[in-house]
Amino acid sequence: MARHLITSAIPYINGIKHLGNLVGSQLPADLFARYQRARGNEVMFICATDEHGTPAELAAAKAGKPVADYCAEMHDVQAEIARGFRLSFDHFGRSSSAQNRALTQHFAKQLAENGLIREVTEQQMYSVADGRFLPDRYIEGTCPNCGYDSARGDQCDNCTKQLDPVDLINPHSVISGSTDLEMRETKHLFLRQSAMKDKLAEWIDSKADWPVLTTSIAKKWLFDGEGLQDRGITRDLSWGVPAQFEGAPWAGMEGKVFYVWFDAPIEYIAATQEWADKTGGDWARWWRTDKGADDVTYTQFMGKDNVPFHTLSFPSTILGSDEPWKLVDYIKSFNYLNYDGGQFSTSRGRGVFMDQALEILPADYWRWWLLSHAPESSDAEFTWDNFQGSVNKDLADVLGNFVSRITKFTRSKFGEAVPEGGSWGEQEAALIEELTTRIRAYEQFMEEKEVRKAASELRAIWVAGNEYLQASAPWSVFKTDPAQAAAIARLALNLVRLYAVLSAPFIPDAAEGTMGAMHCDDWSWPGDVKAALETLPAGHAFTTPEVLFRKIADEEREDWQQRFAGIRS
Ligand code: B3M
Ligand code: ZN
Repeated sequence: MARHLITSAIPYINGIKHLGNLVGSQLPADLFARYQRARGNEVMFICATDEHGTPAELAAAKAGKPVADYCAEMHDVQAEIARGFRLSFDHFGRSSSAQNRALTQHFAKQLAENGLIREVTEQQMYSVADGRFLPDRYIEGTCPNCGYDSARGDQCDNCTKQLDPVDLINPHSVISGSTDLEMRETKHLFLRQSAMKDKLAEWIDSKADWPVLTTSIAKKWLFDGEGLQDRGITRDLSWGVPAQFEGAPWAGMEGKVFYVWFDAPIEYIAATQEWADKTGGDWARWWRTDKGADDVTYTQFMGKDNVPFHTLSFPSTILGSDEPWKLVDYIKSFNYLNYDGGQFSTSRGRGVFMDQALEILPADYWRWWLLSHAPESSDAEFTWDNFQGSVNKDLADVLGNFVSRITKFTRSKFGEAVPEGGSWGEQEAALIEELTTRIRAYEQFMEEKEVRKAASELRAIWVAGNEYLQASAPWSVFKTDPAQAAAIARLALNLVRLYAVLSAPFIPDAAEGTMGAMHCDDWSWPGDVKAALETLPAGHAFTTPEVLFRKIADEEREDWQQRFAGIRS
C-alpha cells in the first residue's frame, strides 16, 4: 500500500472563493485524493484557511469585526462550502492555530541558527494619522508602471507588476485615506534565499517529470535578472505569528509578525498536527523522514500565482532548517479559468462563487465541468453555453441515460433483480477488451494528474457502454431470445456498478446514489474487467434510480448568465 500526502493551496480567509479558485487547487487535489483512496492507498489530504496578513485584517475591518472573530466565522463558512463540494479533506485547518504559531517560530529560529536570516533596517512608509506602518495592501496609489490609480503596495492589479509600497505615486493610507505619510526606519528579518540558490536550482533540475508550468516559473525566479532575491519575512502588523518570542535568536522585533507567505505553507505541516491532536493520529510519519515519511509521496496542487512560493520560498524554509522534513515530490500547477469573455472578479462580483454555485445546482454538475475543463496547458474559459452543453451531453445523455435505460428495461421485462440466463459472446468480449484498455489508460492519467485526459477517458468509458447497449439492443433481442436479453442486461447492470466505482472521484454523489440503487457497497477497483462485471450475480435486487442528472434548460442558462454578470450585492 502506497502512502500519499496531498495538499491544496490554502485559500485566503477574506471571502468566498470563485470557481476559478476551486478548480486551481482544492478540486483537483480532491480528485487525486479520492482516486488514491479508491485504489486502496493510504491518504492524508490537507487543506486550511490562510488567516494572517493584510488581506485578513482589511477584510475584518471592512466587516466591522475583530479580526480573530472574523477569521473564526469565515473559516466555518469556507468549511461548510467545502463540504458542499464534497472536498474530502482529512483535515481543514487554520493557519492561526497554536500549532502553526509554534512551528513557524521553530522554523525561523532554526533558519537563524543556520545563518540564513539577516536583520535589515530599512525605510518604510509610515502613516502619521494612523500611527502605524503601512505594509502591503494597507497602502494604495498610482502604479509607476501603467498609471492605474488604485495599485496596492504589494502589487498592481491592473498590470500585475510586483511593487514595493515606496514605488507608488501619490500614495495614501487605505485605513484613513491620509496622505500624511513619511519614511521611517524599521527593522525586519530577511530570509537569505540567495544563499540557497544552488541547492534549489539543483533540486528543481532533478524534477524532469514536473509540469513545465511549474518548472518554468521556478526557473524564471531563480535565474532571471539579478536571480533569486532575499525576502523580508516579517511585517509591521499585529495579526499574525509574533516575530518576537521566547528563545528567539534576535531582539527588538516586538509588535511585528511573520509575513503571511512565510507561515502559510508551514500550515500544511501544522494542520496535520492539528489533525493528530484531534484524532490521536501520528503526524510525524507523514512529515518527518526520520519517522517513516521517507516512503510518502507528497503532491501539492495550486494555481500558477502560488508556484514561486512553493518552489523557492517554502523549500528554502524546509531545506534551510537542516532537519529531516519531507520535501514535496510533485507540484501540480494550474493556469487561470476565465469567466464568460473576461475574468472572474471578486471585487466586482463577476462570475460564479462557490456558495452561489451550490445554490443553483448540485456539486457533481460543477465538479464534472470544472475538472473536465481544468486549465492545465493554458488558461480556460467558463461559458454558460459550454457548461450547459457538457452537463446535458456527458452527464444527462451519456451516463444518466445509460443508467436509466438499462434499469428501466430490466424492471419492465424481468423485475428489479439482475436477470438470469443466456451467455456472453463476441460483442461482450469486444466491450470488455475496450473497457480494459480504457480503464488502464484512465488509471495512468489519474496517476499522472492529467485531469482533462482522465475526464475524457472516463467519458469514453461511459460512451462505450451506451454504444454497446445501442448495438446489442436487448429490447429487440427480447422478442425472440429473452435469455440472451437477460445476459445483456446482466452485463449492463454490472456496468452501472462499475461506472459508480470509476466515476466516484469526479462525481461522488452520483456514484453513491447509483451504488445505493444497485444495493451494493462493493467499491473495489476493477483489476480484471470481466470479473468486475460479474460482481452482481443473477438474482441480485436493485432499485431503479431517480433521474441521475437533469438537463439545463435554455431559459435557466440565460437567467444565470445575466445574474452572474457582475456587481454582487
Ligand atoms: N492563500 C493564496 C491563494 O489563496 C494563498 C495560498 C497559500 S498556499 C500556502 O491563492
Ligand atoms: Zn500597473
